[in-house]
Amino acid sequence: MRSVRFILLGALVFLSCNTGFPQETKPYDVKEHYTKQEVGIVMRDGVKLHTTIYSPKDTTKEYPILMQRTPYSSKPYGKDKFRSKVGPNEFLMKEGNIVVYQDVRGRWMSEGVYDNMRAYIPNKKGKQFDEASDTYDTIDWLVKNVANTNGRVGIWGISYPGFYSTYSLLDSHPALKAVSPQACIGDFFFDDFHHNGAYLLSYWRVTALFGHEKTKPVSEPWYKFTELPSKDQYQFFLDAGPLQNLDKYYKEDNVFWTQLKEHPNYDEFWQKRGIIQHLKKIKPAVMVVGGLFDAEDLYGPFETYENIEKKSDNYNIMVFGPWSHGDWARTKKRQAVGNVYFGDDLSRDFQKNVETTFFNHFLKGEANGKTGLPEIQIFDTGKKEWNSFESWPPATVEKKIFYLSEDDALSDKTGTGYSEFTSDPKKPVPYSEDVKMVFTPRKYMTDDQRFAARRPDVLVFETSDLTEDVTLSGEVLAKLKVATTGTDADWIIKLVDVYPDDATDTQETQDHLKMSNYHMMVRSEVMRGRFRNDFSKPEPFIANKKTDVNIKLQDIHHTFKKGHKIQIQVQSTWFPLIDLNPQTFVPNIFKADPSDFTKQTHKVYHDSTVEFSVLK
Ligand code: PG9
Repeated sequence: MRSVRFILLGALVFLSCNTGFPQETKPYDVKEHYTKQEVGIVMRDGVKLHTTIYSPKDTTKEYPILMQRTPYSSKPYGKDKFRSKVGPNEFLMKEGNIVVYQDVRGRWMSEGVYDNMRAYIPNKKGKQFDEASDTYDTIDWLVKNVANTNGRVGIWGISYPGFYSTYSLLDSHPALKAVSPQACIGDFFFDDFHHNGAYLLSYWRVTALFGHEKTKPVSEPWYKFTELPSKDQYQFFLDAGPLQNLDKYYKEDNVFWTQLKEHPNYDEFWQKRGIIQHLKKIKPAVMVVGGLFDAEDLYGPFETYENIEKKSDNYNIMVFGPWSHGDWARTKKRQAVGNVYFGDDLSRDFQKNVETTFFNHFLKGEANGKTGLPEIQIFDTGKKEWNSFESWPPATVEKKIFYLSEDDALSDKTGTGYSEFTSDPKKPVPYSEDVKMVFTPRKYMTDDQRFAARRPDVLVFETSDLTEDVTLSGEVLAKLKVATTGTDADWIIKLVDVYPDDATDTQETQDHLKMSNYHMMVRSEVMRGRFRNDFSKPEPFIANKKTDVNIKLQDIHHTFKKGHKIQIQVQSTWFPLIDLNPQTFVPNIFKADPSDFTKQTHKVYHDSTVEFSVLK
């Protein structure tokens, strides 16, 4: 009997090794390779911050500390509960690092009071604190108290944790050697909740996440999201009417909703919370990472890299891929944003060859800056290939001006007339064809724009079929000459890559679409017209007076290939990505009444221009 069993076992082993059965690679078990500690680190003002420390079980070596500070929880809590993965990526996890997660002040298991994008305090005295001092005090405790550290610390984070990463660079601790702010919030008036003063209504549901204060350390959510009756975001918010009608869902205890309503302009409340202004004389090495189709934080990473580059002489590089918010940290093989496929293994390759190289060089290696990584790595989202440059924008770009000209032409010749459209807040232009209810917007960044192009309240200007590839790299600046019969208006610009008829579908193509003639959104932006001259001082339009409205679109790196067209769309509603502009000037749109919302006729004159940076 025993021999039969032995033969069977042998057969099984043979089969599994030779018939190509997928070798069930056991998933990496953090608990098998790491120990876990949870400590309360006392800040200079006495507040205790909950900090979780994962240390490699192999104590024969020393390791750097890789830390993330987050408002989204360092859970799971409890010494026997482990995260399924630790650190920025699986390569750094598997090679062994001390990985630390901390609940920032006022969030989850940490004590203290939370403050959205807490303002930095230069030259702090005594017990004065901010996120820079909390980071400094945390690092100081860690390097003195955690076993097996090599004394070097790195910080990484995506989005809000990206903001705390950037913050760690201010008055940085001498042990902090490498920081990677990724999709890092720079300023809530230009990232996330607002774009150039327009409120992102598409963020409304997530306001609860940051609106409610908690009174003690908690391991379970102390806030709850409003369950809305509909899954049709466009209809729900259209039926809801003016923003003040949403107050019934958020009471006074939603501090953030109150702050949003009370500060509609770029006043001191928002200004002091912006972190870009403080980015000077930075010492740690920095790698800024962003996604060219990141719907949440595009302003932040570009401004963070560019301001550090201008005002510091530290090691500072930038990586921008064909990613939506946080894609680069995932392990999905096919990289696509919505209907547009960009290639395989783009995130994994970044994690393995760029992110791991960056941290290992400065935390385990020579730390002399010779990483072998380019200054700029950016993906050409038209050609679908990586490019590297020594500067951003590239030194070899030339400005080229196109006019929004007669006969709907995007032309190198100015026009003398104008195009006009009626903008009706009762029938706003949808920002997406998809019917869903989002927490934050994402997919629209590459969505097909044919549905909009075919509306009478969207102006379309386009080139003829390109006779050669045209690569646009860097800033896009729209200089509109407009007029309105009203006294306020939003102006939305969309840069679209019109595919040829023979473009082919991929597995990502939605069923109701064909990639033939696909109108791919490449970049888009809004300017709330009242802020056209000054974000802190809103001004009405004078009805029917030709007026300048300039709109800076976030940087791109996109080749419009031969046979494609470059298209610009102009519209005045973008719903419910952003809230509706009453189109009559009111002091605060968050408090506008239904009667303030009026249908108006807008003109775009044909001497309006869009200025591109063309890569030579
Ligand atoms: N920046 C993103 C965000 C901030 C606040 C609310 C919702 C989203 C993020 O941290 O993902």
